[in-house]
Amino acid sequence: MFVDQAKIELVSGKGGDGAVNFRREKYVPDGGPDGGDGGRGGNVVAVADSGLRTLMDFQYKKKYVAPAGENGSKRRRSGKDGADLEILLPVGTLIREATTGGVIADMTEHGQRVIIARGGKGGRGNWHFKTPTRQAPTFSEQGRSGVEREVILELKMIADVGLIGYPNVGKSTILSQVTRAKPKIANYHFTTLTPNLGVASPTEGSSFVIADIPGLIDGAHTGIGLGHDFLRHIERTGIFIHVVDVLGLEGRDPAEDVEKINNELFAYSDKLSSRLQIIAANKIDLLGPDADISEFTQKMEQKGYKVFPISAATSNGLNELMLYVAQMLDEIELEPLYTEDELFVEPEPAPLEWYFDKFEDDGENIYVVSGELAERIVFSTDVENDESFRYFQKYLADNGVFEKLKQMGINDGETVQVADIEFEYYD
Ligand SMILES: Nc1nc2c(ncn2[C@@H]2O[C@H](COP(=O)(O)OP(=O)(O)OP(=O)(O)O)[C@@H](O)[C@H]2O)c(=O)[nH]1
Ligand SMILES: [Mg+2]
Repeated sequence: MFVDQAKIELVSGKGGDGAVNFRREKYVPDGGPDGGDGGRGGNVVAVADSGLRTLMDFQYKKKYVAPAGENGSKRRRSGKDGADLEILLPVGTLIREATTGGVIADMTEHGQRVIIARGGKGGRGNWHFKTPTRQAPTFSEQGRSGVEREVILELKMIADVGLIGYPNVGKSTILSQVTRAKPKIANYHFTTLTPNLGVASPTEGSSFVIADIPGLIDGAHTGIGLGHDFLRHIERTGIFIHVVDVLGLEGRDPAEDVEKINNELFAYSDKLSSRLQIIAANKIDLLGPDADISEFTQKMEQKGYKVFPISAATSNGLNELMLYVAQMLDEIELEPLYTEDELFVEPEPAPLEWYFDKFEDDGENIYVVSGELAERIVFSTDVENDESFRYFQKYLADNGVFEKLKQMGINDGETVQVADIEFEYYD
């Protein structure tokens, strides 16, 4: 089964809890606090793997939770970080945030790794809370919870060249002749139900990937037929080989075919309208001795298309076509798949948050403010210097820290500890 879309939920691991412990050694009567820190929770990491072809696995399993970090233990021993949870994805998978649709990452290369959800921070053990006035803190921090992210996976295959056209015009036959791929070929519509890839190498040293997608029909962009579901797989291709049955064996006019298919492509996405198209006028082996395709050829050339008369059945003309494609691939520059502002939603939201905890120690409340922001302001504060300390207080006020402490029920005279700085609260 070929599955190219999925919506899954990723949850990074919870941080381990900090430990509460006191040193107990034979000849040390009153050992100090030595509870270690909890380890960080496991990250959820997307990994591109060229061995995978579909997103089928995600049909069944929708929720992925990374392991928690280990709790801290005695003797200041830190808990182990949670292991990364790797989500293996086929190369070409786009990861979008489900809520905004923004692109988080485009997994275009085998082995590429992107952290999608960062594990929660481990809690600090009780030895961090020892101060001159509090020799034996009986509390520690809990680990922070992990992050939950709902993401949409969208596989857009990586190919240089896309074969497009009506059903039954010979697209799969071309693929089977110029690559080692063995797509199903038959004389009816929609023989090809899912995309096929093959590698062509018309000259030594040149090679490119060709994608064959199900045939397109009128109204494809509104969901008629199969083609529309698969257009995403030619979004990355720089060149389209537009295949027509030049004899009009099924009663259609090949020039009209080209126009109709192009209308479908452009209705699907504007971006496809600027792609280079090369016309493969197929099935010329069936042309009678007096047949003349110059009218078709001229029409196409007037529109700026180069036309290659070919027979996929006999291989006639295929080599010239492939050499031209190789040459053009060298010359064209491909537009990016997504716009600048669509790219990138932060792959790993930076935890620039304030964390608040309320602990009870010896019947007394202690309010602990922590996190990256708390550490930064404390780092730049000199508590011995009045001006510096006033700046520190103002910074906390401006950032809503006191407001939050009030909500937590702080009373005058109770202790606040911001990272390493401790002071008494007065409204
Ligand atoms: N005589 C002749 N028959 C061809 C040629 N190319 C393809 N055919 C036949 O046309 C029919 C359709 O070929 P496919 O390659 O399956 O066509 P397709 O475009 O992939 O069709 P869908 O997958 O249904 O979209 C088959 O019976 C092929 O053998 C050709 O150059 N000459
Ligand atoms: Mg086919």
